[in-house]
Amino acid sequence: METFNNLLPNTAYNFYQRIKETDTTAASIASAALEVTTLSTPTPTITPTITPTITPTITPTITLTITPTPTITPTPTKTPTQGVSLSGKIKSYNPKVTATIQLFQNNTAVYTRSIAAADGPAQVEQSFQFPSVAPGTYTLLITKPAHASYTVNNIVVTDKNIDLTQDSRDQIKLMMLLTGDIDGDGFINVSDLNTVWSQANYNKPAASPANPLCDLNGDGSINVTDLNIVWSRANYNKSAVAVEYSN
Ligand SMILES: [Ca+2]
Ligand SMILES: [Ca+2]
Repeated sequence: METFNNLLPNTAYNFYQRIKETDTTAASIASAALEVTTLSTPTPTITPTITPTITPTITPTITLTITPTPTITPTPTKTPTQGVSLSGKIKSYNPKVTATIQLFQNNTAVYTRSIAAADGPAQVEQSFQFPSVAPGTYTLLITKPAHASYTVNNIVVTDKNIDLTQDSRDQIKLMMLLTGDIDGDGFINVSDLNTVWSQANYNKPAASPANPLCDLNGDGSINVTDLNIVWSRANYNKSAVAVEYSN
């Protein structure tokens, strides 16, 4: 048996058979041709390379949760108890001495104002004002050294400003303080007159050791002018003034 190698695939070959020559016989003639075709080259089964389906990485959508700004309910502004203005005018001697004006309720001073001392002698008119007085009934009290006190009772404050200078009554329109109550007992009398007239004070400068309150007009001297203020019909034998307002 003979094997043929390295044949081409799918190719026809002719095979001839001869008997081999020997020492005694010559080689035979060739046989008829035998045609043999080699097998075709098998088509290799191609395993396809599978492109893998790439699942894309999805960037997640970021949902922003917006916390709404809370609506701030404003705290209602507390309406303050609006007071009203109460104003007036006084007339007194010696602006170098401070006058005190107070509004009382049940014997308690609720509001206090003062008229600051100012230069100048003699008698002056000075205004005062309480800018915000709560509703209620008040007693107005004016005090000043060497003057009798001045009281206005039953001033009823509501929601309207009160300007005492617009009052029809003279004793409220301009509150004139009686002058000469040097000892402050509520009366202007012989006791006060004698204090001015005394040797310790009369015709002396209005400074220690004299009693400066005897200088009623504030001109710096204690003399006949001050004596006459006490002695005048307007002041002598008068006492602390109290008037009714009763609006
Ligand atoms: Ca007196
Ligand atoms: Ca004087």
